[in-house]
Amino acid sequence: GYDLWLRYRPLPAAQADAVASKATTVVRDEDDETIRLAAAELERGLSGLTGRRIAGGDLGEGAIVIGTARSARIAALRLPLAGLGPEGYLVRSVTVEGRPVTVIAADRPVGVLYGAFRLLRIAQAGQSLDRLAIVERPRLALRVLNHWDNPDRYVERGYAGQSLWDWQKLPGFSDPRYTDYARANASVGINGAVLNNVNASPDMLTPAFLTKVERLATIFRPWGIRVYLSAKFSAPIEIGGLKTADPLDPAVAAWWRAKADEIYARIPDFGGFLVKANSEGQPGPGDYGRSHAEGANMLAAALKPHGGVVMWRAFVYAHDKPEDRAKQAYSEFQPLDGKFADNVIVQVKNGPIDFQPREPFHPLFGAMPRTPLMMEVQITKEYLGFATHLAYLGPMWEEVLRSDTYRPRRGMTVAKVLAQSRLSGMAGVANVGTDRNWSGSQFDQANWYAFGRMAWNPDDRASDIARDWAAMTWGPAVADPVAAMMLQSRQAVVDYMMPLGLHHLFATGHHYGPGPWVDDLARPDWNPVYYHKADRAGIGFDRTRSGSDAVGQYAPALAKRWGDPATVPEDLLLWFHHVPWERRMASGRTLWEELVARYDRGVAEVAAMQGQWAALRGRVDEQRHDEVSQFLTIQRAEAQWWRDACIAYFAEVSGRALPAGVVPPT
Ligand code: GCW
Repeated sequence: GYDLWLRYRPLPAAQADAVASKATTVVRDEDDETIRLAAAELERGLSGLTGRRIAGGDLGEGAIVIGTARSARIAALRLPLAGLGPEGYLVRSVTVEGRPVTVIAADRPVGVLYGAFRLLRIAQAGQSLDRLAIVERPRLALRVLNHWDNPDRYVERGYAGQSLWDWQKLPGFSDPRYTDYARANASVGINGAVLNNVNASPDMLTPAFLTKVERLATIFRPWGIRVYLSAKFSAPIEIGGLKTADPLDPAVAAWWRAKADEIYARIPDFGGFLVKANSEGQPGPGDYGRSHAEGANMLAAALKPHGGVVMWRAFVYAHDKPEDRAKQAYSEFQPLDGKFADNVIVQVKNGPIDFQPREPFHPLFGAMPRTPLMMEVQITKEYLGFATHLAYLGPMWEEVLRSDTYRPRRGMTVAKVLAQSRLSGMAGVANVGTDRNWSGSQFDQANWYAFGRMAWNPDDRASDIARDWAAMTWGPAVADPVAAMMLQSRQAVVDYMMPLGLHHLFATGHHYGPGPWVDDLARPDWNPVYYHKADRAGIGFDRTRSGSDAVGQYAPALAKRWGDPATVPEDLLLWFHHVPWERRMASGRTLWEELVARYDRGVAEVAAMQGQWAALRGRVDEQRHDEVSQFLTIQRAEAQWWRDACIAYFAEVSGRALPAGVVPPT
């Protein structure tokens, strides 16, 4: 599993021959480091796929010619390179000096690298390299992994081993894995990495750590990746010796300016800061009676002369506020629209609670037209069964990205809100660590991959991405059945964990396994009973006008549709409504029967995946096949555990009889 989707194992003979005829040699005339990497990748990939030695050479029939307009050969083709932007590329079948060749060209070297990976993707899928006419540029500018990695290498919500960053051995030792990490990211267009946890240690900003960060930045740079750091808002006190971190105090602003200068002296292309402020106990401008905008703008001013950005998180909620947690981020941020400096981008989670298996899109999307917003998704599966459960997240992100915000008008999807922003981006909480397979499971690699693809093009289809990943990772011959399994997997998790709009039924703290009965935590908003509100009469969170009116934070057309139990999609029913157990559902069943049926369906879906996977035995290598089979066995048992626990609990609360087959937990 270490090779990820860049395995480059030999294709079947006919496909290998076809690829080889279009890839006789790799021609480059620029001596740029990134273009050298692109050439080396093509040689490595095409040699592996064809089983022949494909190397650098002279122009001949079937050559792959790569470069920017600084190459005389590329310039002579008069391609529209300037329109590709700093990261775009084109891949075209053309005739050069009378010979049919393929050209990979871009305005900047990193575009050439992205184009090389694109050509390889086509070859890996066993598709033809004939008559190529691809023009691509990323739709979002910041495509960033957020590592929740601590200086002691513990990864918060990480299920794939320790942090990749071996701080103790840095900067002296450059683990080759750093290069492999950067290469994998580049292959899917990821161009930034926030190296440390948003629950940030101030130590990361000390000179001792900055020399280490500088080393990583140097390794990542030729792959088009910038480093960013999570900044602890109170760092001026903790490592700066100041008495306050008040953003309006001139000494505080001066401290951050000096810190930014120090960082940029080492890392001229440093990306900027990510900040979690006044959330879950983190310090922030609110500690001094200042707004999020005042805090963000002070940091933005320090970064501005160097071209850096502040990614300021909107994930805020406080237990001492009576307001529904789902409403708090909107309440606090929406009034600040237009008040942020122009190098601030507000980072909003995909949904209003917290990376649940299914949430409606966050109401801030579309509601802050004068503020750039980026979307944060969680690649690591804190709430979807860690690394053991197979859940392909592409469909979840697609569902959010395609949601219509109706702001300012119909058709304005979340994807469009993101892409039309003057600073645009998507962040993914990384799922990688020191495990040999990087992600803790073979299939979780697909979520890393899909994140990159969707950040590049938020309109890309989850099904196409799954197919590409499956072809590259397991081989083109099994791509369809593997992708079919993946595509049903996230709905399966929703069904066996929390169907019909239920959310946050998780066991306390670790969030692995069911805990719908938990009602005794000190923070009421961490108790599952806060979210499902099940009682003898019914179940669900009334977020209509008669309840918290969270639905009122959406555009009127949506508020109307979602605010009525007759028109809200059943998948969101219990998110927005408290509904009687006897309510008739579309299926004709009562709500109670439907709930049980969904839990049953979830378990059955996992059993079906086991069957689909068993049918692939012998068609993929045994080692990875076995690992996936064992994980599916765990998932099957735990789907049953979720079903039994939740149904037994809800049966008791509602006073209903247990359906057949439920083993109540002891
Ligand atoms: O989902 C929650 C996690 C916390 C995390 C927080 C956040 C980094 O349980 O571990 O803290 O979200 O996104 O800030």
